[in-house]
Amino acid sequence: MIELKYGASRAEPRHDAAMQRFREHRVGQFIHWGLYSLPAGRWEGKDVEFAAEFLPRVAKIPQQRWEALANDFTLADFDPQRWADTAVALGARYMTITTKHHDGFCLWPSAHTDFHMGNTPSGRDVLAELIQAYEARGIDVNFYYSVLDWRHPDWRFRLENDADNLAFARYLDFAMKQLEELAERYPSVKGFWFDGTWDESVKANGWWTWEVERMLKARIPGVVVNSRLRADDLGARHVDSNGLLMGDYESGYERRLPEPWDHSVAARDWEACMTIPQASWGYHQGPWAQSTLKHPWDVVDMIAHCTSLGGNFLLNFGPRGDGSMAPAEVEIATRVGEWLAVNGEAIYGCGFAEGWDYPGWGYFTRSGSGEVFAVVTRAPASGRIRLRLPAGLALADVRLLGKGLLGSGTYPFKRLADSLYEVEFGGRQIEGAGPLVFAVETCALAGPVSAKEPNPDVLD
Ligand code: LM5
Repeated sequence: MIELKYGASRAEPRHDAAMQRFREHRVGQFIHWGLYSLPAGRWEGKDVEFAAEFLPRVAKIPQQRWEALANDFTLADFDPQRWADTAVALGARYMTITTKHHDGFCLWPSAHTDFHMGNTPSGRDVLAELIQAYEARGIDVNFYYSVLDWRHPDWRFRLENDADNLAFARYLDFAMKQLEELAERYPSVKGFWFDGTWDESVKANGWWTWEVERMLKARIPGVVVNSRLRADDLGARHVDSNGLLMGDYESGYERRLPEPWDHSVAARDWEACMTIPQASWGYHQGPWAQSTLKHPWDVVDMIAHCTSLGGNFLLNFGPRGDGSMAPAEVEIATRVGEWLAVNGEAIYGCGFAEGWDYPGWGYFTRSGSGEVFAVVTRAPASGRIRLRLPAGLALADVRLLGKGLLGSGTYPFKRLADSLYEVEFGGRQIEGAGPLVFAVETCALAGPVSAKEPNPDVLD
């Protein structure tokens, strides 16, 4: 054990009510909205084939011209209710919004800079409006905050001399003040999602990341903070030099998911975030992004994948510069949400199903009360799947959630060997219904007969 002042604050996951609530959400809505939403990946008539929020860097846009976009951020079509409607349609239980991205533009009227939404034509307090709209629908709101800041004169990527050290100390003070301000102005915020913490300058100031976590937790009881904020005394990120997770959940899965058979992931709380287009977080209008939008069933697959390993899935939306949601994203949210409305029993409040190996045709999840679900995201053309149960168990019942080709309710299965069964689901699923989900009920293989009679369709 290395002695650390700024390492992990605990060895085990949090078990308080606020953390339990976050853990059970499973599906969240990420929102990237800022000045980059206006050009939306196009500058001077040319599509820039890179993440839209990186446009000022990639297209080397002069600072003044970027800042002038604030005059066009009129919010002509911004209605927080419609954003919240989209979250409800998706079945999201929480939302995480960019309060400040790498370009330094702030969505709230910060006293510590002039570069904020309060100085745009509408002057609206969009964070307050969004919190009100989302919380009225029972959806928690979290704040994304980029520590990296391309605009602030005191930001440094590296600290090479005393002048850098002094400047960066001023920067950290500025960022701390902004975070204090966010906590004070919006005390119902449920969590913070930090980004842009990978540079040497931040890694050399692990104490500050520890101090931010402490400050937020002192001001907002129960607040949940991601691991990406944190660096320890030695500059180790996410996980400290003793191998313990810093912050409350692991947030390193960006546009990628853990391997579905890597059960070690389930030992920690974690969240993966994902774009709808292949690789842009801010709205990108060009075909480079719009021709790569994910299929709703691909999103469902990822949600089940994350749930099966005890993680949350944060699906990103890039509203447009006028404040409207992109229709294609609303459509995807709606399709995914329709599936969740039928099959959410296998997702919300569910997690890793100990003893159930990754089956290849999809995922197993388990509810808080111990019910096991088989989410069939890659249904075999044979119309059959094999269920390998944990040793010592027999199959008692297989019940389809919603409606499949063979109707709803109990499905036929046959025993192939001890704890190995085959379930007949009738071939490709009903058009438009998406992945099938079975609630799988088991009983002890030998010994006393279980409370439930074995399924009469067992053909052994
Ligand atoms: C690196 C290269 C191209 C795009 C993104 C990245 C690394 N990711 C980020 O800088 C930010 N994290 C995402 C959650 C999103 O905010 C992205 O801009």
